[in-house]
Amino acid sequence: MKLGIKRKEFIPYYQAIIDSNTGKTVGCEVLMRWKMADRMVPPNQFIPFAESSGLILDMTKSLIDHVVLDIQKLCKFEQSLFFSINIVPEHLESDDLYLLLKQIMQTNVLGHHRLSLEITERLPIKDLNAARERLNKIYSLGIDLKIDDAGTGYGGFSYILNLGVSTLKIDKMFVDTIGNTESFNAKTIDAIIGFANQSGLEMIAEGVESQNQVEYLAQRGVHLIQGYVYAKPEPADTFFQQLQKRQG
Ligand code: G
Ligand code: G
Ligand code: MN
Repeated sequence: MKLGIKRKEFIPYYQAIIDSNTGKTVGCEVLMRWKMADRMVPPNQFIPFAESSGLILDMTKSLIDHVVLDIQKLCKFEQSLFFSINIVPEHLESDDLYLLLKQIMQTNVLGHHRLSLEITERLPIKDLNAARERLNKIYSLGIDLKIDDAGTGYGGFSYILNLGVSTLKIDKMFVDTIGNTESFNAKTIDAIIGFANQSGLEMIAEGVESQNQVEYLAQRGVHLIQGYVYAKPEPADTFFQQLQKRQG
């Protein structure tokens, strides 16, 4: 895997996030792929090891560099988009990520687009106070934080509020149960949406696959949709081409 990092084999795919009110793309999630000679390795085959070994730190850095170049080269889009990068708690244990982001913001290479971060609830944050201090520095750059896999992990309501996140990403696990009234998760999704609304958090629903789900979510005020119903994760050239077309 170290060799793969050196050879720059970890590349970004992009999945559009679309406002169901307007059909317009508001941003995207950046999803890492390992490009080997003959195939694309999906993240579930390397992210767990990357995270547990600490290699994820270097991988995220080169991913961000790659995204910045893609935006400069390929993104001719007039509206401002956010590019959401996945981070892990370890990214908040040193100043490296902050310094990288600061440099990017200072050189103004993104034009009117912006970076955003998402942190998973799957992994615990050891020192919440220290993490919050780092985050405040990152927020001061104009970069916000979204909570990923919301409802599945270590989170909890006070945890989410303490981190100062802007957005809850509602996990596919809950979206999947829409329409199934027997399911426990069907009640959970309504509770998550209620909490987010009460707390003034934005929401993005993940893994949305049907128009039914889009409508259920819209009725509850969730308009930002990430899922196959609109778009799959795509390589840079396809993603940036599709952007123009989706605007119609
Ligand atoms: O497309 P999907 O198979 O892309 O992603 C599977 C999982 O891998 C998701 O849980 C996603 O959060 C994670 N993942 C994808 N890209 C990255 C990344 O750049 N960093 C981290 N830490 N996780 C990622
Ligand atoms: O970071 P996170 O765990 O949220 O990563 C999102 C994951 O969900 C990625 O693996 C992505 O490829 C996947 N995904 C996104 N939209 C859909 C969808 O509509 N259906 C399914 N099955 N997977 C999706
Ligand atoms: Mn994510």
